Amino acid sequence: MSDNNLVSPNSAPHSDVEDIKRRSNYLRGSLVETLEDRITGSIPEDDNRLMKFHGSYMQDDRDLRNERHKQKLEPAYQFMLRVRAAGGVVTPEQWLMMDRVAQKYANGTIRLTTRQSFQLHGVLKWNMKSTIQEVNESMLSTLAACGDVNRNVMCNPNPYQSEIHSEVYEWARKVSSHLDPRSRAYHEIWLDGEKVVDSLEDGAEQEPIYGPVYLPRKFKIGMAVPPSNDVDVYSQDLGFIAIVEDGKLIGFNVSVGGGMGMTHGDPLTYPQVAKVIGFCKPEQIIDLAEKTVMIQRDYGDRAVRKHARFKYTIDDRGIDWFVNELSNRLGWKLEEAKPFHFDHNGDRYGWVKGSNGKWHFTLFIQNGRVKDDADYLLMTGLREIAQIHNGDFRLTANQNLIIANVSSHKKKKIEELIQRFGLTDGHHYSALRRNAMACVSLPTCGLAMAESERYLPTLLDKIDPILEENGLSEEDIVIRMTGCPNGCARPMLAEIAFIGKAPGKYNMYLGGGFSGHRLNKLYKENIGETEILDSLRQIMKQYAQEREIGERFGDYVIRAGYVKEVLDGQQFHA
Ligand code: SRM
Ligand code: SF4
Repeated sequence: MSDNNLVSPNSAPHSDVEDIKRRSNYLRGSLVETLEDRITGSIPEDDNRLMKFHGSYMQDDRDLRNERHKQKLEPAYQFMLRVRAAGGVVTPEQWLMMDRVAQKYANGTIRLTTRQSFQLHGVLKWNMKSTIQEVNESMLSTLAACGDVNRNVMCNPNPYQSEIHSEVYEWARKVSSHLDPRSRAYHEIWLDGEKVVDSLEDGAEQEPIYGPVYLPRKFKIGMAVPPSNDVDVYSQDLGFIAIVEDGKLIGFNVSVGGGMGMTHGDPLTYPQVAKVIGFCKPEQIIDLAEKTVMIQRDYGDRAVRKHARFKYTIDDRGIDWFVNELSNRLGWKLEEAKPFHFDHNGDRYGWVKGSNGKWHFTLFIQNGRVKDDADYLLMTGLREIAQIHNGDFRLTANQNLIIANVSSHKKKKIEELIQRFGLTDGHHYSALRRNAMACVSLPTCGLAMAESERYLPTLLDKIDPILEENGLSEEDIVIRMTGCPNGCARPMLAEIAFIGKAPGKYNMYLGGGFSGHRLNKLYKENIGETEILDSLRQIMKQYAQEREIGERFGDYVIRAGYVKEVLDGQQFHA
């Protein structure tokens, strides 16, 4: 650990991004001018850094990159826009708005993300303002969907335990809005809000939680309702685990220091599972979230962005240091953590009746991509449902969608539409596919090293017969793929994971915990499809023959000696 990690941000060396933030006058930069520049479809790098705080990344279509380069054209610049909704809950009107803007301004698809947000791809610079305005008119926002701030607050979306869920969800919304940036830049730039002349120099505009340079890195919060760990609470910088006694929410266990991202070949970077540090009452969580964010603001590494996540702040200084610092800032201490139990981190598909008497249908959405194909009109089907639905929609942390709070008299009509469009709860797929996630990756993600969303379904087509041969088609096994080691589909927590290394090549990991509690471990490096299938053929056969009753695949591969158990991220590369 370098000394730089232990000094306050004001005296430590800064990365270039810190300087960009500091100069930006609370996220304004020169965005107004560069968005108006009609000569190029791009914006300069400094503004692109700031654009993230406004919920967008500049990208180019990587499928077209070489051809455009040959033709001496500038890359096909376009923008990804992320729209966040705490806990992934949106109204039918908001769904219809997303559908409309996707057709009008983006590539005609909607991407449901692993953090219960929406993403649009392919928005051109000239259309960004209209898109963001329409999103805001429907009371959703792109502010802080990306950038060095608190991101979309995740929350278990399954309303079957209706009262507990809605209470936890309300807390998620409160935490989320409390941690929103307060800068008026977003309103000025996108919504033609009145220009606030106050600048950094006169200090009249303040970010009371973040300050003028915001956080050293992104920050993530998730709220789980046991027994479901669908939000993968151990992957979050800050997690809240609902504790229910006698049918009442009595508070939350608090977990800190999780995160997935790493760099291939750099052992100083690693995924980490969060540690549970205690229990607090519901009304204490806003204060606790605020103080935790401020500790990371003050002690996170601002020199090396790869080392700037909260997990490193905690691992470098120790969990006791953090708990002590937190208690000092709060002026109160956490109680001892309460017992809880997770039994899965996936979604429960199909119809379920909630304790409020309303119905909820969890729809399987392959890798979160909502679009119309010739033989599957998913987007049209959901549009027709949204037009008659008077409950809500819930984006799950597994990239699926719940048509939620359907009244008994609407259920028949919605069921008819589900049937007419053949919308699936995934029952005719293998359990492996129902438990699969893949990140976006190519062609839009600038960091992708290999395919993911476009490839995992094909790979699963080839794994399915292996499962069938071994009688494992209905065995729930969590499989995840990403195009690079940033971990956007939280692959390091999966029982089987493929992390992109180069085109067509993946590192294969095994041994994550079925309920998202344990990291996996590298099994084979830089392998292609043939070797992936050969490996799985052998392991699945043995698993089918040798597993003990109820033994999960991730537990089996450790017992059988394929990989070592990883109990702490610092052993991930060991
Ligand atoms: Fe992610 C960067 C997509 C969830 C860790 N992520 C990116 C970017 C923006 C690429 C970039 O920086 O240029 C990707 C955009 C691709 C595209 O074309 O759309 C991207 N991340 C996604 C989404 C859409 C994946 C998905 O398939 O759903 C998820 C959007 C979440 C949201 O709605 O807010 C997404 N990203 C995650 C998660 C999972 C989570 O948060 O639960 C992680 C791992 C958890 C964590 O943060 O530790 C994750 N994304 C990263 C990282 C690595 C961060 C790190 O600590 O090193 C990057 C790269 C970075 O930040 O430098 C990244
Ligand atoms: Fe892109 Fe890598 Fe995230 Fe996949 S994991 S979306 S390839 S940054």
